[in-house]
Amino acid sequence: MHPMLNIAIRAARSAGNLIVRYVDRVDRLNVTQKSYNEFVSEVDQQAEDVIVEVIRRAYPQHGILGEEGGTRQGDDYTWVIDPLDGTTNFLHGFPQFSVSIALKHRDRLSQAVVYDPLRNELFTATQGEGAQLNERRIRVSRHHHLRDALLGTGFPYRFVVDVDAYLAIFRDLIVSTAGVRRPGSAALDLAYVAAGRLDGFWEFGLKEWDMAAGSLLIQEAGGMVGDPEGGDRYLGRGDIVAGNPKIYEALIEIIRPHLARLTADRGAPAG
Ligand code: 2AM
Ligand code: CA
Repeated sequence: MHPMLNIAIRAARSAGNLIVRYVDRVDRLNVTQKSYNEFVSEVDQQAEDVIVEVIRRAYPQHGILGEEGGTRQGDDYTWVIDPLDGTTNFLHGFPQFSVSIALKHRDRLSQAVVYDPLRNELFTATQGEGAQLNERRIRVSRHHHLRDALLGTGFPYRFVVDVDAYLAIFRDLIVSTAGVRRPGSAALDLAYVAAGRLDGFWEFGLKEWDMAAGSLLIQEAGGMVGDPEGGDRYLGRGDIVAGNPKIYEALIEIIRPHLARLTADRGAPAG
């Protein structure tokens, strides 16, 4: 195993263990609101601290981009960290959340870990070497038609202007697929696409740390990841479409007619 993946796994497991220790005590946590509809707890912060500590001990020269503010410049390597993806679920005791850690070398994703501490499921990938779940090789699904596809998605939560475009796409997809799920941890949803549990996924308005690890998992499992235009700018834009190759193409086709509306001004926060 690549030594940098090893460090990512150690960091993700440490954070996962910490998160699990708090699941029965969520009512007693200190929760603050970062911005409209965005909550963060002391667990998110502590989990990020644990991850950063493990990484810095091994690679003090690397850069860090963490959801909870642990950003620091470094050399050509940057760790992209979501210490607790699915915070809203976690705070409600809804058992679906994950730890997501990716490593970028310049602009290229090189290592990925998504860890579900409740099920003890560890999804890993190294660029060019495939993707695994608990050390077993995973592949994207073979469902080729939308009518057989189970999709994952996330609802828009930040920008009111996204909601109508999103709902138009949602409408088209619920009538043409086997089902749509909204689990609430984008990183874990992407890992499920890599493992073939979901055939595709789409969400708009995400952050780099929600997508980085999951997107490498999918690519290494034989799937496709892109922005809604079918380009590769999803990490910067925050809008992501993913799936096995056939379902990815089908999703892009469905979303295309709605693009103009989707890219309308996003200046206005919801609420
Ligand atoms: P987070 O829990 O790390 O914030 C689900 O739609 C995705 O959006 C999750 O990956 C979640 O990551 C992110 N997200 C951020 N803020 C959210 C919010 N207020 N409600 C739902 N999801 C949110
Ligand atoms: Ca997140």
